[in-house]
Amino acid sequence: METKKALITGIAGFVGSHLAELLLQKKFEVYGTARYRSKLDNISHIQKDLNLVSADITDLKSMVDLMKTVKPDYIFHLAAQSFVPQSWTAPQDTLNNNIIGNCNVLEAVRIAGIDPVMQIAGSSEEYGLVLPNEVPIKETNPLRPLSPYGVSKVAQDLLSQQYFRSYGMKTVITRAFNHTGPRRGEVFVTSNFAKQVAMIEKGAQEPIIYHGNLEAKRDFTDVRDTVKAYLLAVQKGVHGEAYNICSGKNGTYSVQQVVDILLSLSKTEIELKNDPARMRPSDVQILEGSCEKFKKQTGWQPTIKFKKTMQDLLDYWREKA
Ligand code: A2R
Repeated sequence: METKKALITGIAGFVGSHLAELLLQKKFEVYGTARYRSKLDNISHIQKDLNLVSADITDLKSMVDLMKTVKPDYIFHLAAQSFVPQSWTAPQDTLNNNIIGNCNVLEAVRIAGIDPVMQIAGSSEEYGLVLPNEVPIKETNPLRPLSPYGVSKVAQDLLSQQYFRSYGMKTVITRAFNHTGPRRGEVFVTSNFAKQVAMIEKGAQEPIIYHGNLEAKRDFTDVRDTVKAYLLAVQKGVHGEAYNICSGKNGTYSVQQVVDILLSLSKTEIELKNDPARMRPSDVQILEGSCEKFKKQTGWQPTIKFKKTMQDLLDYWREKA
């Protein structure tokens, strides 16, 4: 069988590194973009098996050169400004990077005259304000984003659907709810707490965990299940469609529960303290998704239990902190 070429934009990011591992296991020829300053720690263990290309998604020439050189069968478009709070600090940068970056990827594919299947990384943040009677959230729910990041992901989502309708481009949009696991950036809540626990265990931090909103509920999936969904999306997803990727009711935990699980995995006595700096200007109270559409189409099921995810994340920080 001919080896398929897969291109991951943002391969050195949290999700990109896990997806690269999966695609190598599945015997794809794996290409990925990195910028000259990108930290490559997440992929250092597999770097020799990857084909890294220097490229910036905000630059059309860079994207056209990339597509003409690699000619991928599959594209996983992950590169983005991925941190919601940063989108309030620098909204223009987030909108430019995510929306224009996505446009450049689509245009570059068109200009290069190739016909890959493309997974576009949307987000549950597109739903934003969700009313109590709208849970679990289906793909048909109104999109009422509550952050510039959410708006940027709505634009990526709609643009990718439009390129399917206008040009027949094979886009599949994934709206992933929270996903976490080893290598999650420390600015994200699960990883931030896990790192704090690991630092406290080492005596490198006073035995206090600083937190923001503990009430918010999120639907968590292990990143290793999420990347399996992304592969199924390009193999079995319907082009031009958007799919929720989530665990639903069984995977929905409050931030308080996340902290409790982490504390139960440590023998050290730890106190909790509120830090107002960690509260967002507007926050989504509950994000619990329905993944029925994607499960029906592809047969995907999340397999890793949340406690195992948190254990692995904590062990990652115990090694690294
Ligand atoms: O910032 P860098 O150089 O380390 O690279 C990041 C890359 N990236 C870009 N690559 C090329 N041109 C750009 N203008 C550009 N902007 C960002 O995207 C990094 O390697 C990657 C993002 O990785 P993370 O921040 O770890 O995001 P994560 O969690 O892997 O999220 C993947 C996707 C994103 O579209 C999120 O918005 C979505 O899933 O949730």
